[in-house]
Amino acid sequence: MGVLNVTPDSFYDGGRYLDHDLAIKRGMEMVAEGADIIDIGGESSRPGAEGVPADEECRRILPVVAALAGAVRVSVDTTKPEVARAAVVEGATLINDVASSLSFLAAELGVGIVLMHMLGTPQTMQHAPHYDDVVEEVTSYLGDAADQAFALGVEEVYVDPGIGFGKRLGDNVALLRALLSLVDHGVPVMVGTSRKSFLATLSKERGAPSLGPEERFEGSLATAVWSMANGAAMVRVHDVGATAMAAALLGDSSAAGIDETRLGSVR
Ligand code: HH2
Repeated sequence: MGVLNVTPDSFYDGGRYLDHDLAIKRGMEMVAEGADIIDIGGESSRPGAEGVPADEECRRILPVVAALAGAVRVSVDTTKPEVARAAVVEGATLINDVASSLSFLAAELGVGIVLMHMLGTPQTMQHAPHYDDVVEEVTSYLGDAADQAFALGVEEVYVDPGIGFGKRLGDNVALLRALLSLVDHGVPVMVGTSRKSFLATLSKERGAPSLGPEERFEGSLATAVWSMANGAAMVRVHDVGATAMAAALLGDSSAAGIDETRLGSVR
């Protein structure tokens, strides 16, 4: 899944694709690089981000959704039902729901949904987040959300541990390390680590300088590969070309003669 933010303030690509033509061009570029889905967002969910009214979010994304939906599967990254509905009318077939509150709408519209775990809201989520057992709490939250979605009649559901959404460095790392246990629940898992600040915190804790979003490529690719090797069905990334190549290598591991049982022991 390639990330396309039509916003002025997203933490990595903010301001680059506010112009609709540039956004469409970037979407097509990611398709050429190997993206299966383009995730289009018109409101940043970075910590402390200001909310955007629905009409402005629609103005930002709908022409881009309509243009790209003819060429690739489009997902809409929103928490607002009116925005998700309008995007589906324009051709989106997946709702990327970081607040896990739109299953009713996915059921009504007959589209898929990504259900993500977040502690609080983007405005509050990094104010001293705390878990007794982050893996257990996130896993059971996502299990309940997926059960609810299936009960409402949604046929295609992904769950996402919400890396960086109300989590400290240790929480993010614990969730990535335990990914297989989430995967084992049987609902396809999506992971988004791309360019996120925990990669900078990690390198700083190890004595290296803190890295800006531009300097987080290696960590993004490493964590995407880790996620795919640990069973993630989908990764949400800005760097599509490199990640698609890694996905192809992992996907072809049996064809390449790599012993799957040894891959298991590496896990
Ligand atoms: N992360 C971001 C946004 N949406 N959706 C899912 N399902 N999982 C994620 O990890 C996720 C997400 C944040 O990244 P980005 O879109 O690049 O930035 P911003 O929220 O600042 O627009």
